[in-house]
Amino acid sequence: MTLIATANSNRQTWSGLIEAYRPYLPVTETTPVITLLEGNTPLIPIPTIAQQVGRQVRVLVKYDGLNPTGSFKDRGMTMAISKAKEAGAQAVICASTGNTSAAAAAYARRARMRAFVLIPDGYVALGKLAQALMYGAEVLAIKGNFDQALTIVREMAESYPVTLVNSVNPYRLEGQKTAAFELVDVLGDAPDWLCIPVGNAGNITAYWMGFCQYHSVGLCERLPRLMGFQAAGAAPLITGQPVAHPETLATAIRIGNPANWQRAIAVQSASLGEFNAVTDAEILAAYKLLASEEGIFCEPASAASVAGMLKVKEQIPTGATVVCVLTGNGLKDPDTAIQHGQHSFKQGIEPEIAAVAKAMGF
Ligand code: AN7
Repeated sequence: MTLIATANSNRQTWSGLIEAYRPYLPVTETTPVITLLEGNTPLIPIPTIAQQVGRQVRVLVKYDGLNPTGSFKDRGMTMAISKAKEAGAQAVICASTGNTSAAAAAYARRARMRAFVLIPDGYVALGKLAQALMYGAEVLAIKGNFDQALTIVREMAESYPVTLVNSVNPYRLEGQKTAAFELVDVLGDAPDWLCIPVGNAGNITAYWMGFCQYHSVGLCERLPRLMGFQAAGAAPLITGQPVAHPETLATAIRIGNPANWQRAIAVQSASLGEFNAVTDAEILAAYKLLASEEGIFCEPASAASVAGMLKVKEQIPTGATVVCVLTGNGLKDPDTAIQHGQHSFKQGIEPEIAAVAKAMGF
């Protein structure tokens, strides 16, 4: 009993990323902190996948799918909603491929604000829609894609009393940059490479902000190369043109005209990084590999980081440390999982030992 009490009292408590990184964030003592204790997510080695790279390359995943609403969006939303609350906002609005809407809804409702979310009808993964509805968002499904929804909410925030919480809201990126801080805090320095899925390019911009800020105060020596990956059917940063009709099964990154396009290009050149496209088949292969070989279930868009890393693995320097960002939890998108994970799913078995043993191959 005594031992347990001691262990518990010694345990470090995590108070959310605003408290953890307060000196690096634009908050004051009077900012109301709206938090669900997001951040502090695990950095997990993926040794089996690293073997495919070889050459003593160390590969880890930053599993941001373990945030309170299951994606990295919580990092940005704790900041955006806290600042909106501080400014007296009573309602927020966003366009979303799903995860932003879930996070906006949860944090807005916790702050006693209304949350309006515009989603592309029929293209939001089931878990994300379930979340937005349960958290009490006012969900508006439009007969159009994400890019059209974003255009609408940007204009609405200018003429109606609603605060925009897409990643064009600067506080979103301020919150999201803390993921870079966490990487350095754990690794002791920045990784050599950061591989990351790219949709609106908010997250890649935020990581770069975080690394540069830590670098400027001497907390890391290295700055990583930022390697961004888009789905081949929604790859405007690779083709150099907006995509009018983006298509990919990774619906989170089904985005044809990234809101942070110019920033993304600036990050690419400053970090000596690259943008590359990965096909849906490559995304699915990485998605399955992570789950079946490493025990890590992420959503399809997140697997684009690992798919991309494997695609350009020949470029990784020997002995390098590579971090792949897993932006969202696999439970967000049960339909894709069930559709593509059926290879060993035997149904209709009689409830008898003999039948089960036979089905098991004994
Ligand atoms: C799992 O929720 O844009 O490049 O509306 O959900 O910062 O846009 C989601 C994006 C990667 C891309 N991985 O990040 C939205 C939305 C997952 C995502 C991205 C998203 P950005």
